[in-house]
Formats: sequence, C-alpha cells, structure tokens
Amino acid sequence: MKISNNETILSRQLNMICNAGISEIIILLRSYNNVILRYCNSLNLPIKISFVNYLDINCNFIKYEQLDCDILIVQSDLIFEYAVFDAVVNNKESCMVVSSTLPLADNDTVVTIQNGLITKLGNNFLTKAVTAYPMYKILKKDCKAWFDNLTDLYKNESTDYQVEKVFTNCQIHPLDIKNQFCRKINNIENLVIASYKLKQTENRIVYMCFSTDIVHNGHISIIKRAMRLGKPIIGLLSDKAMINNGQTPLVSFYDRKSLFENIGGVYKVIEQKTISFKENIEKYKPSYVLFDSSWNNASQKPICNEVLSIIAKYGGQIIFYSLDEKYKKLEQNICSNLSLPDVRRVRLRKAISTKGLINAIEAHDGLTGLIAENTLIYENCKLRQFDAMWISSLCDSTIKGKPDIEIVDLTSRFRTIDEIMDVTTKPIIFDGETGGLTEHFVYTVKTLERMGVSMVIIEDKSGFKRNSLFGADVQQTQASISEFCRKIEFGKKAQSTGDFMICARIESLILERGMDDALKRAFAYVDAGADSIMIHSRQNKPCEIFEFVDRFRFKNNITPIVVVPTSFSEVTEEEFEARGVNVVIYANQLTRASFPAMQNVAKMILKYHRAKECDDVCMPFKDIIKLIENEI
Ligand code: SPV
Ligand code: MG
Repeated sequence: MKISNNETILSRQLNMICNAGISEIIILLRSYNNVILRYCNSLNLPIKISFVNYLDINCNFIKYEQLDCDILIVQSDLIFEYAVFDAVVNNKESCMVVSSTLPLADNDTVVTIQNGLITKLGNNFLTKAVTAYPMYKILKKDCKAWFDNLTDLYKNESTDYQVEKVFTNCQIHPLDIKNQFCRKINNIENLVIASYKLKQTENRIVYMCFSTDIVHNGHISIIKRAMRLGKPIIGLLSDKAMINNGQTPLVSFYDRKSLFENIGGVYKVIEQKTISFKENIEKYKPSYVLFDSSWNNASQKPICNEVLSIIAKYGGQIIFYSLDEKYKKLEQNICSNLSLPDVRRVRLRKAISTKGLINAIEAHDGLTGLIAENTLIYENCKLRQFDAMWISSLCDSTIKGKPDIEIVDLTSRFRTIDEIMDVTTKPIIFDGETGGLTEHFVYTVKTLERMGVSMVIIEDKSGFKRNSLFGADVQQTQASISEFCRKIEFGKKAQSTGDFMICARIESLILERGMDDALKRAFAYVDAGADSIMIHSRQNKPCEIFEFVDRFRFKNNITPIVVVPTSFSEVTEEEFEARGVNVVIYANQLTRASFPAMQNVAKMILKYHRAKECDDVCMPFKDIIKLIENEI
C-alpha cells in the first residue's frame, strides 16, 4: 500500500529496519506471494530477507531456538514515525508499543497493564485498557515464552482472544509513545488519513542548542536523531553567549553557523543570543526540544525548567539525550585546554570586544580562584558569572600579613598566579603596581605573557608606593607623564603576542591633581601604546569617574576603560556600561569578607573555651573534606 509516490508501508518499514543496522529479517506470509517477494528484492536493501508461511507450523515457522539474538516484531499494516521505531529498537527490555493518550477506537488492539507489565491483550474488550500496536521488541531471554504463546494465538485464530499466558511467562513492558504517530491501516480511507498525518509529523520542528565550534560524531548523531523526529532547527549560541558561558569561540559565529548549515538534513541554523532557550522556542514552538541530560542535574537546571514550562503551554515535548562517554571526554579536554597559556591569554581581549563590558573578581589563592571560576547564578534564566580574575597587590600582600607597598616581590606574586592558574581557566588581570623600573618592567611583561596572563595594570606612581585608597593622606609621588609613557612603550615592545594588554592606571584623581591632569595623562598613555586606561577614585560618589569617562569618550571611543568601584560601590555594571566603561573590577571583596568571618570565629573560641558555639557559622567539617575532590 502506497503512502506517497515513493514509499509503501512495506518499503518504509524495511528502510527503517536497515537504517537501524538490523541485518536480517523474516517476513511471515499467509501464503507464498511472488509479488511481495519480487517487490522486496527490487528495493535492493542491504539486508537478508527470508519468507515464511506462518500457517505452516510444521514448516520452519520461526525456530526461536535458532535465534541467538533479541528480535523485533512489526505487523505489516503499521505506519509509524521514525521516533517510535527508534524507541522500540533502543528499549532495554522486552516491550510492546502502547499509547496512553490515544482514545480507544473500535477494534483496536488493546492491553491492560499491571505493575508496569502488560498482562492481557485483546480487541477493545478489556476494561482499563490502553491502545496497543503490534510492534514488539523481545529480548532473547523472553523469546521462548513469547513464541509459544504466539503459536497458540494463531492456532486459535480467534479475534476475541485473551493471551494472558504470553505476558505472564515473559515480562513485556509497555512502551508508551503517547502522541507519537503510529496507526494500523485496515482500508484505503485509513491510509489516506495516515499518510496526511505522517506528512505533518515530518514537518514538526525539533529544536536543539549547540555552543561549540568543533563538530564531532556525537553532535552528528544528535542531529540525526532530531531528523527522525521532524525538521531540526539548531540554535547556535552567539559569541557573546558563549563567552558568558565561560567558553571561547575559536572561529566567528558565521563560520560556526555555516559549519552546521552544511550538515545534511539540518533545516535551519539560528542564533541563540543567551543561554536561555526562551526567545527561540517561543518563536518557533518546536514540537520537540532535544536537551543534554547532564544539564538537567547540573547548575543548568533552571534553563531546563524554563524550557519545560514554555513547551508545556502548547504541548511540546523535551527529549533528553546523553553524549557518548568518549565525546564527553573530548569536550572535557576542550574545556581544560582553556587553562593553557595561549588559550587563556587571548580570551580577555576577545571578551571585552564581544561583550562590551566584563567583570573581574579578586583572587589571591587556589580557593578564591575556584570561587571566581565556579560561582554562577541564573537571573531570569540568564547565566551570570565572572569573566576574569584580578590578582590584587592589596589582597596578595594582606593575606601574607604584609602592607601593600610592593614589599611582596614578583617571585612571590608570580607564585600566586601559578597557584590560581593551576585550578582555573578564566583570564587573569594582574595588578602590576608601579611596574618598577622600566628596565625591570620589560621582563615582567615577558614573564606574565608567557604565563598566560591577559593584562597587567600599572599605576603612574614612582618611589615608595602606598595603596591608592589612602589618597593624599599619605606621601605618594606620581610619575611624570614622559617617564610613565616610556615604561608603557618599552613594555609594549617587550611583548611577543598581540593578545597581551598593558593598562595604564591614572592616579591623578586619587592624588587630587584634578580632572584635566587625569585626561591629559590618559590621552598621552594611549598615544604611548597603552591598550586600556584605568581611572581610579576613592570618593564615595561616582561623579568624578563619570565625568572622566564622559570627557575621555568624547575624544576616544575605542580604548577600553577599567574601573575599580570599591568606594563608589553603589554603581551597577549596567550603569557603567551605559556610560562607556568596559571592565569592572571587584578588587578586594573576597578578602574583606573572609577576614571578619575568621576573626569572629577566633574570638568565639577564646570566649567559650571551645569550638561548639562557632559550628553554626562554619561550614560542616563533612563538607570541607569534600570541597576539593580528587580528580581520580
Ligand atoms: C589593589 O587591589 O591592590 C588595587 C586596587 O590596586 S586599590 O586597592 O583600590 O588601589
Ligand atoms: Mg594594588
């Protein structure tokens, strides 16, 4: 029976069987039929087909003892979509296809289910029955019981049969296909309706999201799975969304897009602008959303829940997939490559140019590095995490119990970087203090660049350096413009990649030298080759920072501006971005948070002569021992 010009029910079934990698089938006929035999041969399928007259029990009606494998049984009058067939093939237990959502129709095959197993099969007479379709997967271990009963069934030739025995001797699980398409064709009218419905199922939209620029076989098999469900639309994370997600696109969005467009069967590739699927699934209303199952357990759960609540409104369905272990490993390797110097270094410049505004948080050891690396939240299903880490001189000195006066030498500062790099992948901005003598600074640049640091910030002070937040309360000397420009120029000449950035930090506002001096220096430093400008202030209102940014941006719209909002902490990142700032550094909050917490606990122990009272403000010891897990 023809479903369309190029497909019959039989050819469709045989093609599916071949595509599933099945190599041998037996076609049961009521009598030998040359037409069917010739038709099957004419399809030229790479499969061994035998024909058996099933009424001839003594002939070679299936000799299950000879079948050393699991088997599929499909009645020849069934039309079904690929997804149904895939579900049966991939089912891990012996099963029969049922639909719990389809209303019972006259003369349909129905089954009753008890304790998760099919107990009875019949024709519409069973109470509490569900619609069933004569399509089974029978595991090798259940074959004998199954065929014994099947033989009984056909011997009886009753239409009003009850075959409890079949299902009590072997465990047949119902495989619920719900609304997926499967129909029994009894007449031509049925066939016309079913063909039309089948066409509709093939036009369903299937949505999945990828955030990769390396396509491997794991992706291809997910796309193939989507093709069997309908028309696959791939939502490809934009460059900005990828960076937000902690990834770095190796090639442009357009290259990534054409990579996927060139995969046969992909219907459309569209941009997904954030990690949330919302915008695209509300627009395309896919019947299916394919979703990485690991996302359902991990921190990405809010994304999954959002998808579920949107598709529930129009009856869409989520299908979880899981990548093969070898591809998971491959993806982990790609992630760990992000920590390699050449890969890490370039990511800061890329993030600034792609995102417009990035944020960085202070890290001073492995543990704070891990906080900077792993802390994330979802805000309206938008992922928020830190883009980079700041290795502060203040914090690096403070945790060593030393003042912030360039007393912690570079060997020790580099050791801190190393510790952090050991356990993180995010880009690093290094507080280079004054940069020291120009003759020394060139070596600092080379070392930092080789280590994979992305940016060094040097401040235009000379001599005995004190922390900027002291301002003019202590004696501090600002370097001359020419002296500082010379340092920048030599630093730029010393670097060997185009990725590394030198940021010139202007202390004019800190040292109360005025706005004009700050601006004059900013333009001079940019002319000397500075890749970015940091403007610092210790006022508790942001006015002077905003004025600087306005006036600098009036003449220079390109050079990234960095700010450290410690005293003017009320300003949000959104406001900084709107005003033209590009990098916001939270320079000391982790150290400031930890010191009072630790001091409080120390006082409590002294006060109570024991540690019990501070248990409530401490992490349970059961958790601290698991905080950092063994890799193997
Ligand atoms: C640091 O964190 O060490 C800085 C920023 O240089 S500030 O402390 O504000 O000077
Ligand atoms: Mg500092």
